[in-house]
Amino acid sequence: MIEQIQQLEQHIFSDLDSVQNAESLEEFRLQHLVKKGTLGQLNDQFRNIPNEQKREAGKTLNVFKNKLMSLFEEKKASLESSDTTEQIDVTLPSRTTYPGSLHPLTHIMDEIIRIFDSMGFAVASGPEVEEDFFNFEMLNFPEDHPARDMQDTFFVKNAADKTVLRTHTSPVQIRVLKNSTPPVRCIVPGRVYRNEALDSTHLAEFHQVEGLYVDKGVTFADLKATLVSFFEQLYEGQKIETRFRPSFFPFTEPSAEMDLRIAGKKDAQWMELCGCGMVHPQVLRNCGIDPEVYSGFAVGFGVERMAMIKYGLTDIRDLYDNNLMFLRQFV
Ligand code: FA5
Repeated sequence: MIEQIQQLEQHIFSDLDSVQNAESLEEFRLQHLVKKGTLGQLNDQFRNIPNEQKREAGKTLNVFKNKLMSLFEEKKASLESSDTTEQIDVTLPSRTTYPGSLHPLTHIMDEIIRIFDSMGFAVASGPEVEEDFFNFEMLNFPEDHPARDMQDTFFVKNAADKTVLRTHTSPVQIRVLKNSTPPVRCIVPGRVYRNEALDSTHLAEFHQVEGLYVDKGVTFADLKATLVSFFEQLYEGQKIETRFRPSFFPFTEPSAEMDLRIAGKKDAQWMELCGCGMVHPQVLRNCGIDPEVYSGFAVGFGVERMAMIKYGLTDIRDLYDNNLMFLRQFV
C-alpha cells in the first residue's frame, strides 16, 4: 500500500497543480476526495491490510492525506482570489455620471436678459475697474458727499488715486448716455464690488443688472409697470408680493427700493431686490441731454438676491460654495 501511495503521489499533486478553474477543481474533488474517490478507496484498503503493516501504512496514508487536503485548500483559495467573476455584483446600479450644467446665476442672468430683450432693452457693458468720475462724480456724488459712504468702496491703490472697483453698475448709465441720443433702452448685467462684511444677504463681490430707459415722456408709472411685469415673468409660476419704499440715491429723484416675497408662504421675509428712480435732471445734463425734453427711469437689481427668491435659498453664500450636491440640483 505504501508503494501504491508513492505512485499516486507522482501524478495526483501535479494534476492538482494544473487545475486552472473552479470547475476543474470540483472535478478533482469528486475524483479524489469524496468517499467513493481515491482517498475513500485507500481508506477501505487500509482497513483490510494485515495488522502488522498498519502502523507504517497508516503513517504514510496520513501524511499523504494531510498534504493532499492542504494543497487542495491552497488551490481553492488562490482560485477564489483571482476569480473576478465571483466578485462582481451584477445587480449593483452603475455609477452615476453627471452631465455638466450651467450655474444657477448663469441661468437667472440668461432669463433676465431674455425678459428685458422681449421688452426692447439692449445689453450694454462697462469696465469693472472704474474711474471715480463715472462711479461717483457724474452720478451726482460730489467729492465729500456723505452718500459716498453708502457704498463701501475698494480703491485700486488709495482714495487719492481715484480708480475704484465699481461699486454698482450705474456708471454704465453715464457711459451709455454720453454716447447716445434718446430714446435709450438698455440693461447692464455685470459684477460689482463692495468692502462689506458678509452675511446671509450680503457679499463683497456680486452681480447687478442696471436698467435704463430715457425718452420723451417717461414717467414713474412706466418704471413701476416695467418692474412689476419683469418680476411677474421672472417668477412665473410662483405667487409673489411686491412693495415699493421711498429711498434716496443722488442720481435719481424721486428714488425708491423694491422688496419682494413669496405670497402665502409662512414666515416669508421681504427681500430688497433693487434700487430705482427717475434719472436725476443733473445726471441727464451731465451727459448732454436736455431734462426739459427728456426724462427717464433707472433701476439696479441684485442678481444673487433674485436667485435666492427663485431657488428658495436662505443664505446668499450657498451660491459661491461650489458644493456639487447643491449645484447638481440645477441641471
Ligand atoms: C445701488 O447699487 C444703485 N446703483 C441702484 C440704483 C440704480 C438706484 C439705478 C437707482 C437707479 P443698492 O446699493 O441698494 O443700490 O444696490 C442695489 C441692489 O443690489 C440691492 O437692492 C440688492 O439687491 C443688491 N445688493 C446690494 N448690496 C449687496 C451685497 N452686499 N450683496 C449682495 N447684493 C447686494
